[in-house]
Amino acid sequence: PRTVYLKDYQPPAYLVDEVKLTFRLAPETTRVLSEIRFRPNPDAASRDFFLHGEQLKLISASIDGTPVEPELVEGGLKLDAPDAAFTFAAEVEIDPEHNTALEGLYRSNGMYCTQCEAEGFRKITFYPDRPDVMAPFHVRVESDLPVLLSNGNPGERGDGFAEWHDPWPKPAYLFALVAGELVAHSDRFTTRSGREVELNLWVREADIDKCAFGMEALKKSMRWDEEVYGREYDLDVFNIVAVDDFNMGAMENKGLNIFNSSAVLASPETATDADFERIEAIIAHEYFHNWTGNRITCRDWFQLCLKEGLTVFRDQQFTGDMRSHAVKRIDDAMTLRAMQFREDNGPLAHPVRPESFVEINNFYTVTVYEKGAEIVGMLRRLVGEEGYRKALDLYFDRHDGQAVTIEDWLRAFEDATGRDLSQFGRWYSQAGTPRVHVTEDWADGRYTLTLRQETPATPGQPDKAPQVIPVAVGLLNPNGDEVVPTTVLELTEAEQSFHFETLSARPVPSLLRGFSAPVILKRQQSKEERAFLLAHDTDPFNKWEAGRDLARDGLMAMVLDGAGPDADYIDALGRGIADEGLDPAFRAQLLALPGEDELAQAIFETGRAPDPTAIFEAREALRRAVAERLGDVLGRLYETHQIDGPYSPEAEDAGRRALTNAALSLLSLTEGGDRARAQFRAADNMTQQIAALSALLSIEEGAAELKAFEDQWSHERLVMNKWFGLQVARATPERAAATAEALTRHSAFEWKNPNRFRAVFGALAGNAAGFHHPSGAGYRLLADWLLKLDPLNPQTTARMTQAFSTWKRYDETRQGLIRAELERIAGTEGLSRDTSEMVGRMLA
Ligand code: BAL
Ligand code: ZN
Repeated sequence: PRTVYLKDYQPPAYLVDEVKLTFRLAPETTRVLSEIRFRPNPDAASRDFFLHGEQLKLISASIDGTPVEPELVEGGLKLDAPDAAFTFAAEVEIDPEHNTALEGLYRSNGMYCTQCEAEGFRKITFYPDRPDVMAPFHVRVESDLPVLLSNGNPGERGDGFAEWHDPWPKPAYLFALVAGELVAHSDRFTTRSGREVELNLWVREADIDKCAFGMEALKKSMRWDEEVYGREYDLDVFNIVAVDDFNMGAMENKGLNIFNSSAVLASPETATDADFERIEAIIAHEYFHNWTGNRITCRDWFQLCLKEGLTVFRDQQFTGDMRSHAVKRIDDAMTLRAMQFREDNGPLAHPVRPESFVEINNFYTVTVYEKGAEIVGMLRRLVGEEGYRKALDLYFDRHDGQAVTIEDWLRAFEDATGRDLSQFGRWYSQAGTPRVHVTEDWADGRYTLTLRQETPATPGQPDKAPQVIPVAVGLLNPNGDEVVPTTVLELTEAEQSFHFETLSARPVPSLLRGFSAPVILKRQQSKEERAFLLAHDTDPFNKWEAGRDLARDGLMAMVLDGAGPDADYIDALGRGIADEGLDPAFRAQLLALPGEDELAQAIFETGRAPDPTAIFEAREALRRAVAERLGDVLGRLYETHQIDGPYSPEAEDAGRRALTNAALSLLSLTEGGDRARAQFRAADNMTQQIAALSALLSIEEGAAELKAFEDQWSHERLVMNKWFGLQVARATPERAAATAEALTRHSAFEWKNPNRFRAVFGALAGNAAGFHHPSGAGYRLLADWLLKLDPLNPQTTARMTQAFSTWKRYDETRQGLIRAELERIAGTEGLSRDTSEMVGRMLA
């Protein structure tokens, strides 16, 4: 397979002024008629006319009405084209029914839908399928199905057809079409300049009761983008469609967002608080793309972080505004560390703006998205809130309607703020997580912090240059009072010292407040100092972080030195969770122990091979010790934070449930399952029901409830995904692979549905001790199923190979077992380009 390089970028030979498409829908023989108005690109070096096209049957083609016979080549067609404007027309036939890859036009439960990002449009018709070719689209859909949708504003509609016009020039990856028997949950929104927008959430009839929350989230997002970024919606209608078979979470097609049903449908009975929060964030994310991604798009796919990093940052800000900034920051940091640091530390590490790829679908990663968002957050911190707003205003003014690059993005900041960002730009080009080593000095009232940065080698990048790292710092005096409020130190050199004068006592530093940069701090810190920060830090992130550090240190000592649970940590935790001045959601976060994967990486970094079984056992032992020592306070929290009255997914109630359910999970370890069984029986919402079931399964008491849950929810696909996943997630290490295997034989295991496949195998990969059980059964089972899925759905398969990415951390036996599976996958004939690239990188 061909590798594509950023350095080889060439402007398109021809630009497109207008696209007209007609779809005659039929399950196996859809006809697509196109008329595309081309003109030579004055900025292009070549006049080679090439259109992308894959899996298309060409019926006919013409130029300005004269039939032509294009040369069909790998990946598309070639033609001798005029050196002046002309219309290329074509008719092709495609087969949505057998499109199991879920890219291009496909069928899901009898409805037609599309997914074109990144390169799916070329499976619909011949076209310059690259983001720097933008054009207005006219679309006519012909079908007997009642609902026929495409991008933009509705046009003429009649018996068996509907027309749509999207006036905003867009790249083909934002094209969308939906046709099906759908019903709408509708509403309206008036933009601040008075545009009346019709809002529709299209679903199957059975799901109409799960739309209200998504619609409210959409309206909040529209208002928020006006208020915070000054961005208004720009069409007369905004449609969202829920689809069951979907590779990703959702897609920001212009005026016609298509959502994985799991990312939009919610009712109190079927969705958890976490689902509600995720749905609110994804609705916002896709909506925010209308400006950051659609009106201003990427020049090429190497610039993916330009739209994704910025849009994730925007959805994080939105969630913070809707809920709690402190809680959201902790959640985001946990995700970043669990997933992006893991990626950055392994064979799949790549820069936020990669320099090459074989299959772009493999680069929709936590690095591009979440680290991309961290970079935007650092920029904002460095230039300040006002500078950020000025820079964004300039970016929108300057680049509206264009396909641009990271250089353009940074230039907007430089021009708006006068700041030189050339060194900062390294965040986009250097892979790897910087380590910041901290040393301190105290003499004559002067406190000195010395920070030294180093970034480990990553694939293809042995040496790293210093980056610009904003380190937010506050200082506390020994009484716990803040003597220096949060100050941002800019670390730009390999090593730098920062002085704080005229202090009356040696301070306790609170470093990297708010997780001000995606780095790993390396600092010797006593247990006492950590407990002090947990008690006194005014920065909520670092208050939480101090507890987390204590927990991690204690767990490491248990795993590596055979120590017992640390009573001092448990007592400090007890004081934290009992503090009624703290938000319940924050106290629930305090109760969450570091994950098994995080501990495995921490142990690996000490030069030892982590033992997943020992890590699992240490965590269980610590949980039990917490439950024993803090039983009274946990019981009290459980009782006093119950909610009377009807369920609301709002943050305050969700926080109380998070706290009581964290308490329940611990209490069950010492009390047994009665409390959880009672909660299960009484639950009128999914959050309470599934938390109770989870607590029961953790103590191997939930068989009856598991069956009751299945009986109650067998008709709800999204709820059944939870049922499948939870059993694997809560299985003991010995039983995890066997549980997953048994579930693959369940009649409801629809393995071609990405959500269902991920429910089982994502849970298996996430059950660290189970997946890494020394028998190798988890590895074998996953590899078997990835090989089965790959011919049908390469994108989901390739993504799930990441379960193996940490393989070099482990002992020789496990490494040998994983290598054998990776080699078995790599050696399989006909393996997709997607999966082949991923396993190739992991084996390199
Ligand atoms: N653009 C792909 C889905 C998303 O990031 O919104
Ligand atoms: Zn996005």
